Amino acid sequence: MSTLPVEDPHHALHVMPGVKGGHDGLPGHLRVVVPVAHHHRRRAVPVAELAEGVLAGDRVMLARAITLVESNAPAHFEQAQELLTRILPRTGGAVRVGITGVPGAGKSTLIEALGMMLVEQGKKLAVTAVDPSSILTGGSILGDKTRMERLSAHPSAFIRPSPSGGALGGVARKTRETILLFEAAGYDVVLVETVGVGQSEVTVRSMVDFFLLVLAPGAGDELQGIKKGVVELADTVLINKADGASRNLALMSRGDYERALHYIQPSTEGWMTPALAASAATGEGLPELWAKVQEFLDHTRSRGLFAQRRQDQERSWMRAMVEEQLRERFFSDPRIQALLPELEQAVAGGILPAASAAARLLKAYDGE
Ligand SMILES: Nc1nc2c(ncn2[C@@H]2O[C@H](COP(=O)(O)OP(=O)(O)O)[C@@H](O)[C@H]2O)c(=O)[nH]1
Ligand SMILES: [Mg+2]
Repeated sequence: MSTLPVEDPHHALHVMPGVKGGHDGLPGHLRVVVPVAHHHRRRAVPVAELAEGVLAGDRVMLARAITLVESNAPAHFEQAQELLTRILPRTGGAVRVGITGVPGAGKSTLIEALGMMLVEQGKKLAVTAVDPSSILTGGSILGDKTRMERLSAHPSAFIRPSPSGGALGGVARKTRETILLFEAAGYDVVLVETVGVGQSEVTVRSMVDFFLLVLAPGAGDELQGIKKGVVELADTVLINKADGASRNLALMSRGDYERALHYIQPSTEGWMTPALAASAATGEGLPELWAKVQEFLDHTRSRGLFAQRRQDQERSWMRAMVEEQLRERFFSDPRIQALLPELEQAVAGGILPAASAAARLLKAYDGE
């Protein structure tokens, strides 16, 4: 019996190995039973029921389903995949939006304001994050729910903090699968927040339809600490804080970016990446921002780019997972570990060509 590493031990998942799912029609799977806290009593929930709960939009079931896909326990992998296989036909329905920008740019404030605007229009909104700092520290940028007070209390909004622990690849898998669960639960818009200072924005770009870069007014993106190349990933650049004393500066920055964006390769074919100014604090410019998202969706859907991008994302995600696992198996193989130090030394010392060393390692791995 294994237990999920979750905050609340009463919500932990338990797996009973060797018990076949009776009515699921999927062969060879373990049966997952999820204890649900009910007036201090817990009820076991089979994975089929978990899937039904997610599809019915049950928030408790959705939270448990996400906990299952976030589990690092090998025993949970098959259960999570069975769950995802069941809900997959009902996924894909949301607009997936990535939001990046350095800390302090106003991403969380923007998500609160834009999110409230959308739920008041009757939309169901889900929010999560890919947080490179939580990978290192176990912390979370969405721990700051103080900036999303109204949104997190709204019945049409569901906020899930960034999965923590493990490498970026693992966090990316969990986030992608969480997006699928959001969609199966009927959320129309999914926002994925990340920090624009490293590799995580490339990761988030690869799982969303539309990618927004949020900047503070004034300093250019590189002075703000935005990594080179991140502007090129964006489908829209938003200069935030266009209010009060910084309003004019924001409008000037917007103009500067609009001109600069003419000279870079657009992130999406045929889409001239625009620069907008807005205020997450006052809400000014947010209807225009959302109108831009709609315009982008019309552009990409009418040209088949929307579906194409999603298919490409799925394919490259599959390949990336294979590559990651092959690499892991290769370098943890005892034959490789035995050979590697001496070959590395020979290569570094200029005694052996790198390609020859690589060929010897691969031969050893193949058992030749
Ligand atoms: N004046 C003004 N301040 C803002 C705006 N948006 C965010 N802020 C402030 O900027 C700081 C950082 O905001 P936050 O949303 O936490 O940024 P994040 O780190 O990108 O998520 C906070 O003090 C916010 O109150 C805005 O539109 N106008
Ligand atoms: Mg934030």
